[in-house]
Amino acid sequence: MKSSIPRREFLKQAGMAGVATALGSPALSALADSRSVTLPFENGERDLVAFPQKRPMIVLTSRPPQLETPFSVFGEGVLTPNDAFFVRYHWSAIPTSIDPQSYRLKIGGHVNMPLELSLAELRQLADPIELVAVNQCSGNSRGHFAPRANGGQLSNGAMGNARWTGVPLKKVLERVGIKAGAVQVAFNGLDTPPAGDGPDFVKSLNIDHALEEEVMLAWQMNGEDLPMLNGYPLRLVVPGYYGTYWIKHLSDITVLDKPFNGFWVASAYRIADNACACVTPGTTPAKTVPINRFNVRSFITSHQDGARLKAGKQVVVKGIAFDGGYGITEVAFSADGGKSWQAATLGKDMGKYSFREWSASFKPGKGEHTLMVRAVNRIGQSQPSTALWNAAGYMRNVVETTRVIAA
Ligand SMILES: Nc1nc2c(c(=O)[nH]1)N[C@H]1C(S)=C(S)[C@@H](COP(=O)(O)O)O[C@H]1N2
Ligand SMILES: [Mo]
Repeated sequence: MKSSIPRREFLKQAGMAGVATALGSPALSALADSRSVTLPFENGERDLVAFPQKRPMIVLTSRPPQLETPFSVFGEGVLTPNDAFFVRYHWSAIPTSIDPQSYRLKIGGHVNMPLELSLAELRQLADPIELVAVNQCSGNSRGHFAPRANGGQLSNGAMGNARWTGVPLKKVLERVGIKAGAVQVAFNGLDTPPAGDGPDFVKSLNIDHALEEEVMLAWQMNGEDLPMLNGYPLRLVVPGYYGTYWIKHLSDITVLDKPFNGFWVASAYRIADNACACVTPGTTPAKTVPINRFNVRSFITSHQDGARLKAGKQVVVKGIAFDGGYGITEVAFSADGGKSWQAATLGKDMGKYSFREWSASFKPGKGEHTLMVRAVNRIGQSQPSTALWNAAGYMRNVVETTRVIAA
C-alpha cells in the first residue's frame, strides 16, 4: 500500500504555500501575482497555489485549505484528476499524516457487535465496487449570487467527477448487525474543531439511505489512494448527494436509535422545504430540511467567457451535465442567448451519477454570441433561467451563459 505524505514534507509544502500567499516579500508577492486569477464577481481575486499532491488551485482559504478547481480543468476530460480535485474543510485541525497500518475505522452505537476494522480488514470485507460519481459542494457557484449570499465566495469549481473504489457501507453495517429501532447513522472524520467548543464536523444519513447499495466507503479515486486532502485513507461516498455528507478521513460510524441532532445537520446545511429550495431575499423559509440531492446542472467547458472564434467557420462546443442520480437524458444548446435551442449530442454514459459529456455545433457570424446550455434529467427536472436564491447560497443551478466573439 502506498504510504501517506511524510508529515515533515507536508508541513514544509503547506508552509511554503502559506508563505507564497503572505504579503510582504516582494519576490514572493510577485510570484503570487503571476499565479492568480480573478473570478467574475466582486472581490474575486484569488491566488493559485499548489498544496501537497495538488497542482496550483484557486485558494479560498489556506487554513484550512479550501481549494477550487480552475474551470479549464473540466475541459480536459470527463474525470477530474486527483491533483486538481477541489478541497473543502470546515476546521483547520486536519490530519497531515495518517499511518495506514495503525488506522482503524470504528463502528458502534445501536449495533450487536461494535467493531474496529483496519484498512486491510475493510478491503477483505467484500468485493470492491467502483462507481463514477460527482462530488459537489452545496455552495458551489455561491459567489455568483446577487444579492450576495454569505459563505465562501466560490465560482463553479467546487465540484469534481471521479471513479471511486471501495466497499458498500451496507456490508460494514451488516457485519456489525444493526439492532431493531435504528433510524440513522452518523459519520465522523479525524479532523477536529479548535480547542474550545466548536461543533465537530459530524453528518448523518437515514438508515434506509445508509443501506443503499451505492453508498460506499472509498479508499481510491481514479485508481489511486485518496489524496490526503480528499480524505485519505477512507471517505464516505454518497452518490447524488451534496459533498457535505462525503465525510473524509472517516474514523467513526455510529448507528443511532434517535435522529442525530448535531450542529452540522440540525442547524447548518439546511434548505427551504419547498420545490425550489429558495426564498425571496430578505425572508426566511417557514420550514427547512437537510440539504440532499443535487439539482440539474450543465456547463460549457470547451470555451471560456470572452473566447475568440473565427466567423463563418463551424465550431464545436462541448460541455458537461449532471444531476442527483436520475441521469441526464437531454441537453439543449443555444447560440443566440436562449431565443432558439438545438439538441446537443450526448457523450458516453458513465453512469447516472457521473458528468455526462455533450457537444453541439454552430456557425458564428461576425460579432458577439451568447451561448447557453440547459439539461433535463430522467424525471423531467431542468434548470431555471433566473437563479433560485437562498441565504446560504446553496444549490445554484441557473442556466449558464458563455459569451464568445467571432471575427
Ligand atoms: N472530515 C471532513 N469531511 C468532510 C468535510 C470536512 O470538513 N471534514 N467537508 C465536507 C464538505 S462540505 C464537502 S463539499 C466535501 C468536499 O470533499 P473534497 O474536499 O474531497 O472535495 O467534503 C465533506 N467531507
Ligand atoms: Mo461542502
